[in-house]
Amino acid sequence: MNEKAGGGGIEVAAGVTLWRGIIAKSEQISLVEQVFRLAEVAPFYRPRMPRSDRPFSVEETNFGSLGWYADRNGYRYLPKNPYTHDSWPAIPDMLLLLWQKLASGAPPPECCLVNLYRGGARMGLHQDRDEDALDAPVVSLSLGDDAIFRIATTQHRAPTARLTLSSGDAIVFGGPARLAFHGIDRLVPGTSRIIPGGGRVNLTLRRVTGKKDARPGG
Ligand code: MD3
Ligand code: FE
Repeated sequence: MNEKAGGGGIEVAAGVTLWRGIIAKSEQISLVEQVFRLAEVAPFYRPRMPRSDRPFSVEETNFGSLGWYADRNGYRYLPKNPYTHDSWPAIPDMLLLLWQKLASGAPPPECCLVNLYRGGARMGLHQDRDEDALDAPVVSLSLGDDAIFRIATTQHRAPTARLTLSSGDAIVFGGPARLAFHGIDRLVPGTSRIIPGGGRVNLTLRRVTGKKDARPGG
């Protein structure tokens, strides 16, 4: 693990920078409040695997101009919430500021995917590749219980690093790590008390549209 010049971030693998405790506890609590308030407008749902139609163990919702959605017809980005038919709520300012700080000049995020982990929820090894903007990094913020995170390379699923992500930690994936396989093995229950009902919330910020199809205001 190398300390990255500029202070704060630690480069844990090529293209992967970890920022421990990037937001204070009071900001974490305020963000959790905002997430659950916005989830009254855009409630959590359980995505399903394409083809197999198996439900995810993680519940999800989205903020931003595009929401990531999965059902038996595939993975895609949707400008409207398929349950309410409304636009997704706006991305909270605190997260836009975090993106500005960590995404090194990339255009603003279009999607904030909200993952809610309770109990034994996990996320299998996968790549994030439904975006056209693969030149922009992905910025992810953890809130609530610790999670055992696993990252591999773009070619191989064998893990190159296992990390515990704690509440207030941000992790940035760019360049050679942008298409790396990654997943959440499990939570460490009871390590935080900031999520109502317990568990973990992960907020993943992504730029979706590439230069060719970016629309004004998007
Ligand atoms: C590595 N979420 O929503 S965040 C996801 O904690 C996702 O809920 C996990 O993977 C979670 O797609 C892991 C860390 C993360 C997010 C995006 C990545 C790691 C990544 C994109 C490329 C490489
Ligand atoms: Fe992912």
